[in-house]
Amino acid sequence: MSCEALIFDVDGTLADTEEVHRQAFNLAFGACRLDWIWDAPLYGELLQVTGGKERIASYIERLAMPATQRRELHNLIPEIHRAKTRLYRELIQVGHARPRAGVRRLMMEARDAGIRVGLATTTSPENTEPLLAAAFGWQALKWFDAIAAGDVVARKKPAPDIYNVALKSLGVDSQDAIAVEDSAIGVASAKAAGLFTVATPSMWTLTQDFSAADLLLASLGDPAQPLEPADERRLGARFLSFDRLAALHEAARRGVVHAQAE
Ligand code: XBP
Ligand code: MG
Repeated sequence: MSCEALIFDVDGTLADTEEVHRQAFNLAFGACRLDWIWDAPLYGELLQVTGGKERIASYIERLAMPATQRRELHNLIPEIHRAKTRLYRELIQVGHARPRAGVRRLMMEARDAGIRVGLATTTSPENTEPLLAAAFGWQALKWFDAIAAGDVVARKKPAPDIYNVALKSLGVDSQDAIAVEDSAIGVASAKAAGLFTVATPSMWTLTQDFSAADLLLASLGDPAQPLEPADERRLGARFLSFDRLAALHEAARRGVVHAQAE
């Protein structure tokens, strides 16, 4: 088996957190006395920009206003984003994010197989830890051999940088690692870093183009939450086990099979 590491994205992959981020943004705008509201359709558009600070900046560019006012608002971004992060953590700690099907099981199967497990995320470590604790319990913080998050890289996804940081920290070559992502931007980042990539779209990314992914499934599935019939037929299993994933990775490495074509 050539797989040595399994690297998960966070938002939308470990849990459906983008709705919580959206609510935290709106609460932060109120706290900063800004009359902005990001409704779901607008937030879906804004998700084309990764990074909360970058997303606020892209929103400000949309607003019609004098350059001086626009500059003032850009200068407010760090304060707005700090408030948003504080509010996001509070929402997460009161249980606003449930883990997605199969994530805990696949992590445990990989760890039991002696595989290193890591995270590569655009969001900050301050957001990642409470999410792990809320979704999987405090012991989950010990599950990861590497957590690459937030501003440790200047270029956010779709740049490969955050995956390169995770790979370096895990001490693994990209071709010996597998990524799990929920967005086309995330898939592009993992592929640009050279990883075999599984895509499990979230409610915010369903309509995105996942043709670059090596394997596309609606979710990872679980014994109690099996895959959708089409995915089950294509995969030949009721959920994606680590052994099956490692075998697909191995086959792809040997150029035998393109997993998505199965
Ligand atoms: C998704 C993102 C993040 C969050 C907001 O991260 O783009 O920016 O939407 O988090 P991931 P911050 O790579 O885990 O999918 O406000 O902390 O940036
Ligand atoms: Mg994501």
